[in-house]
Amino acid sequence: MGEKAPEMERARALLRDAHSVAVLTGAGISAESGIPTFRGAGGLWKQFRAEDLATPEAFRRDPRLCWEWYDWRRSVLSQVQPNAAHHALARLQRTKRDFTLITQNVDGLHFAAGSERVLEVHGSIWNLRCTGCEREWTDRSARLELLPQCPACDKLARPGVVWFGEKLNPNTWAAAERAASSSDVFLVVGTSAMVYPAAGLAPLARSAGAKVIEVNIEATPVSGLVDCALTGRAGEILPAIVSSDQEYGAGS
Ligand code: BJW
Ligand code: ZN
Repeated sequence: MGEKAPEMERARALLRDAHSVAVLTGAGISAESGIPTFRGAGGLWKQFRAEDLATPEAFRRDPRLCWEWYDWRRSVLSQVQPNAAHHALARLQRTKRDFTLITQNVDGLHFAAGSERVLEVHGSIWNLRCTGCEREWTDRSARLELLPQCPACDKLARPGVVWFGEKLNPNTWAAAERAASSSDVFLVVGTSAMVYPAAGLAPLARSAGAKVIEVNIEATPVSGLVDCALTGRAGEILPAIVSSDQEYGAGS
């Protein structure tokens, strides 16, 4: 641990003593599962930028290209496993009665690690939504028959994710804001903190009095406001700062 030890110890103590914990995760937490991030070195998704494909305009312009990208990502995701960081957060949830996990990720890996009630603020890649009747359903198959249609009205289906320029689900977002502003400790992991409104959650938590801990391999726009910045891989740092010795059982 070297020079990082005091910061790690501080983060560990903050988490241990917190009554209410909220966590925000981004693509960096899934990087060690083998999933490329959106931005930064190696952050290319099959030569495309999220900004060019993750928009309603891109889908309208070329639904097949857009679906091929999402279908390719589904096939990659169907072969990966949650990593030590996802598992550490699932363990942390079991030590706190007041715990909220907010993720920008659409990959479903927090659920795969055993986390419960995850707020997927950008939706899920495993969901499809009808462009006609708005019906939404889950399909976990690794590859879809393109282009997918709505079983109810035969109209074109789209990925059940939130694209640039689209509103987040208001209930999910309200729950995320509530959790951030009522937390004692807000932990932000593996996000470049560049995409709003999710990027505003750490400042919101901070201004409401939370201690903010950041885990990232590099500095981000929120690094300046955090109480504890831990530089390194989520899969190494999270297991080290989450103690598993106080999980509460069914009877406690
Ligand atoms: C590691 C690591 C390891 C690597 N360990 N760390 C205010 C100002 C300016 C613009 C806006 C604003 N408010 C809203 C906007 C517009 C826009 C926006 O934010 N644009 C910015 C780019 C400037 N926001 C929106 O459009 C949002 N909607 C909205 O605001 O609606 C309002 C509205 C009101 C009324 C009517 C209509 C609308 C929607 C945003 C949706 C984002 N969607 C995507 C795609 C999801 C589907 C899909 O996956 O295809 O979400 S884009 C993409 O970015 C994805 C991610 O969730 C999101 C965030 O990325 P993330 O997770 O931070 O990943 P990276 O790659 O950026 O960073 C990875 C990090 O990990 C790095 O820091 C690494 O260092 C680190 N890392 N390995 C730890 N091992
Ligand atoms: Zn329909």
